[in-house]
Amino acid sequence: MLEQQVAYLLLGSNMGDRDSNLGTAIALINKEIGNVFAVSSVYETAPWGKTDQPGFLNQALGLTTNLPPLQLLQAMLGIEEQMGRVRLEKWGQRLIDIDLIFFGEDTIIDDAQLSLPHPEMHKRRFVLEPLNEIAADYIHPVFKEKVSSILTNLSDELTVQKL
Ligand code: PH2
Ligand code: MG
Ligand code: MG
Repeated sequence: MLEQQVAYLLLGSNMGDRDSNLGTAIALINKEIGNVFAVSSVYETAPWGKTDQPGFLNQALGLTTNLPPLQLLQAMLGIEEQMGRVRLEKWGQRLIDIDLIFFGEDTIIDDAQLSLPHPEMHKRRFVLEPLNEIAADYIHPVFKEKVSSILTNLSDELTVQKL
C-alpha cells in the first residue's frame, strides 16, 4: 500500500448555495478520500478567465491520503459528480470544482489526464491567497519557490477577499 501522502486542493463554487457547496465537498472528501487536516478561510473572488459569470467562493484544503495522484483525481471528480456538477463549458459556472494543486512533497506530473503542480496555480490570486494560509512554506517543485514568495511576487489584480 502506498504510504500516506499530503495533497493540497482548491475548492470553488459559483452556483447555488456556494457556502454550503464548499462544506458538503469538504465533508465528502474527508469521508471518501482522506483526512482533511487543514482548511483555509473562505474567499470571495472575482471570476478569472471567463469574467461574465457570477463571483466564486474559493477555499483551500490540505489532506493526507493513501491514493496515488490519478486515483485521487478520479475520487475528486466522483465527488463533483455526486454533487451534481454538469460540465457545460471550459471555465464556466459550477456548483463545485475540486482541483488538485500539489501532491506529496515534490510530485511533478505532466500527462494528458493530470498536470502537477496545477499548471495555472502560480498565476492566480484566487488559488494563492487561500493556499498561503495553510501551506505558505510549501516549495513549488518546478519553480523551487515557496507559496508565500510566489504570492508576494504575483501580478494578478483580480479581487480576492477573505470572508
Ligand atoms: N475557476 C476557474 C475559472 N475561473 N475564477 C475564480 N475566481 N475562482 C475559480 O475557482 C475559478 C475561476 C476554472 O476552474
Ligand atoms: Mg478549476
Ligand atoms: Mg477542475
